[in-house]
Amino acid sequence: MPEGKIIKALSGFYYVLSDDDQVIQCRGRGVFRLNKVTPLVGDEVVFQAENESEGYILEVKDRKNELVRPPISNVDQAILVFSAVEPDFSTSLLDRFLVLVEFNRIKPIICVTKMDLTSDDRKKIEMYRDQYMKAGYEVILTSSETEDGLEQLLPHLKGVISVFAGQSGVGKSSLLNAIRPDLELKTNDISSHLGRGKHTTRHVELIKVGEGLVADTPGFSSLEFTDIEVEDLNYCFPDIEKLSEDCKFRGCIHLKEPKCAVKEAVNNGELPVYRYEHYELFVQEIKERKPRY
Ligand SMILES: Nc1nc2c(ncn2[C@@H]2O[C@H](COP(=O)(O)OP(=O)(O)O)[C@@H](O)[C@H]2O)c(=O)[nH]1
Ligand SMILES: [Mg+2]
Ligand SMILES: [Zn+2]
Repeated sequence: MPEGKIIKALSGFYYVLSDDDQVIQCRGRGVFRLNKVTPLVGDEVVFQAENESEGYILEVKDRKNELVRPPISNVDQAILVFSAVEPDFSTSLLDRFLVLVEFNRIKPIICVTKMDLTSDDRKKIEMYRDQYMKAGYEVILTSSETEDGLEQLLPHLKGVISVFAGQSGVGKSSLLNAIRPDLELKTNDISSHLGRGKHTTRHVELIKVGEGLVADTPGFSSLEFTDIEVEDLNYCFPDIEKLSEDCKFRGCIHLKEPKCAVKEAVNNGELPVYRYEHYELFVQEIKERKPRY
């Protein structure tokens, strides 16, 4: 039986990109009945088809992960888009995105846009780049205006499903347009946010960008830590997790414990103060979170 990936779901049809690069319109009838799963964009499926408009999904393979908003599965990678200026680069927002992405076992790539608009502040951005790279992250400085950095980003898209995430106005659409001009995505699109009424059906679609697939709607629309526990934060900060191997106490959460390697690293300048402050802030936020019923 042929296999493929759902790249769009609309009006009861699933559009499956087959392994031999054709798009087949499928129904999901059999799947609903057999294993009670609702197919999602991103799902790896086994299907059967008479022709390219009459297929049936027979099986949905196990998912690696599943995002709720946008509804998409098997996301490999999140391109975290942050502008250097307009709006200014924010480490607290970046750390928040990083935690959400790490928690979902998705690989983050930090992409700083609008580098063409920097002057003296370029040094500061380069310092952040070096610090995040030291923490273990991939950081790419780009400009959609001059197309700088795009050639560094492209190889990362190859063969994987990516979502672009980041505040509105940072340049996500511009970046995608710069890579694939025929997309003609609307930029500076403030109205799209307001126009997103309750009754508008929003569907996600995976589009080919470079040699990979990218979700056409930004990922991680909610930045709340609803399911994350304090203990999870350690692995959501890989730099802190690495340091914590040398904490005296197992299960140290790096707040009041003595002989804490993380606090020592802050004191001797090895771990940026802001990383630790954001960690502390997120612990606080999780502790104060209202229980959900
Ligand atoms: N100078 C400059 N402006 C940019 C760049 N990227 C985006 N912009 C501008 O920033 C605004 C918001 O960009 P947009 O792509 O719509 O951001 P989105 O909301 O994240 O999709 C638009 O006016 C763009 O022209 C860039 O690299 N350089
Ligand atoms: Mg946009
Ligand atoms: Zn510790």
